[in-house]
Amino acid sequence: MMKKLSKILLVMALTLTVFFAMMAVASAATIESVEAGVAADAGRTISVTVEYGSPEAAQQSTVLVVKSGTALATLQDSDIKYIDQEAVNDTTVTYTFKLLEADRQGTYDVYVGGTGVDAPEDTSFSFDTKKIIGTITVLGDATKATAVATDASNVSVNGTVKADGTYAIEVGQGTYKVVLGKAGYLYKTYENVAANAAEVNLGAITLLGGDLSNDGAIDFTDLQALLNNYRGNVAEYDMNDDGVVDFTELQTLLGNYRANYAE
Ligand SMILES: [Ca+2]
Ligand SMILES: [Ca+2]
Repeated sequence: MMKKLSKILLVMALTLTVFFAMMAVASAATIESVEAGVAADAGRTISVTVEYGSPEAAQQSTVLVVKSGTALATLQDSDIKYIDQEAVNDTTVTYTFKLLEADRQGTYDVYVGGTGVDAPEDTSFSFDTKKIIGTITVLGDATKATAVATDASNVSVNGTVKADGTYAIEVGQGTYKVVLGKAGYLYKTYENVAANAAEVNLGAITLLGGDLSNDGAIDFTDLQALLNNYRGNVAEYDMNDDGVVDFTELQTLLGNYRANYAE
């Protein structure tokens, strides 16, 4: 709680610095240019590069990132997607950061100002979202299934699965491991999925029910777990989501015993 409060106070202080700086003009460092771009990794790393005409170490440069169209005059704490400050001791100052997963879409405005910095400048950047899509078939509620894309640096993006089993994962351009799953089912993995088009379709897949232990195999451990909970109400084992672990699950598990997905 204290930690969160102090973070909020810090953000407020930095925000005030921005506005103060935008009004104050002393012996100033001039901003020659501001450029912002989004990298193609799953984390969608953002770089803001500011070129200064007359850098001075005593001067502080502040960068503020908000969703495009946000009015600065009525700025709220929650509007601030990123804020940071650096000493202007070189002609080039680069800020590198990532936005929260949920914010990695659309267009953002970038404002750069600072203490002793002449006229503030702004620019913007946009996420070029790609979609990994496909269809999952399961016995029960498909919306309980998961579709997750993970990049080489282990950053994961959760997709959404609709009631009809269609799923979509919005990612940046890059290469991903895609894992489809649902509690009680053997997860399906697609390695090296290249998201390099607006939509990449992985096609339809029927998930194999029976991996209750979620260890990538449908075997005796799972059978034992099912029998131990027969006629019980263990949500993770209830493949058809009807509130009971019974013959449907047993039949499915035995039908898929030692099964794997065809490559
Ligand atoms: Ca298992
Ligand atoms: Ca059931």
